[in-house]
Amino acid sequence: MSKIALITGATAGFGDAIARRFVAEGWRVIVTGRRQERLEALVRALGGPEVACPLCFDIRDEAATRAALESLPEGFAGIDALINNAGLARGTAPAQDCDLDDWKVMIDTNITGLVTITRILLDRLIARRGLIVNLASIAASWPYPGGNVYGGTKAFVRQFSLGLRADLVGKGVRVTSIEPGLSESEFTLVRTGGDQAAYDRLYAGADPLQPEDIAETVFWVAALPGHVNINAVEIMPVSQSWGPLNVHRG
Ligand code: 8X3
Repeated sequence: MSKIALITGATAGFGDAIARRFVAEGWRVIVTGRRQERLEALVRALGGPEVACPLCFDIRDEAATRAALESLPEGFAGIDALINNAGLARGTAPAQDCDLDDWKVMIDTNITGLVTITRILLDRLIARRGLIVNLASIAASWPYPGGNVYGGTKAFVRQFSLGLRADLVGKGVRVTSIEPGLSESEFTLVRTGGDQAAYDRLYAGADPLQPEDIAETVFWVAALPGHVNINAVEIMPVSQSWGPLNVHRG
């Protein structure tokens, strides 16, 4: 029987590409997100209900997450890989100009939602000697202006991943933090509140990472032999690098 991956936030960007890559490699997938029509279209594109199962819920809602997972058909109940991709950024303003509600949405999604589904599925993953891949960001390690709470949530995701490794030693469960840099996806439209001009400016001439690059990396991690754990992968486009540290002179 083929292995099963549950991919959160699969209605666009990285999640969509990861689902397509895993199915192309013979896995079956559970694809989750908030947009039912997109999930259904994705399931059709992936080859139908034999290979893909849609689960529509808001990852910030624990009761909805539990109910959705309990509703999984028997054929999709044994999960070998949890790909925690759902996450978002809201805004690029300095902290002192940010909307507190935007911060809470990022914390609720990137941290609370991620740990909730991980905790709910942990026993099943241990039983299958499975894999957890968490989508963090280069912002976990490299602070930049306007990154504030977004970077903080991704630092949590990276450190939570490493902590899981520490706790799960001896259980045969692999855990990886994937930390992408500049990537072209709907993520940026969400971050800028739908500002297409800002989206175009960000990517102009930059040759950013594409969702398929991240899918390739996630699948590489999954396909390695069971005794090999990739702890973390930081990945940038060649065009992206570090700037000098900032010194303000009064
Ligand atoms: C977002 C990537 O480069 O904007 O996770 O921090 S970057």
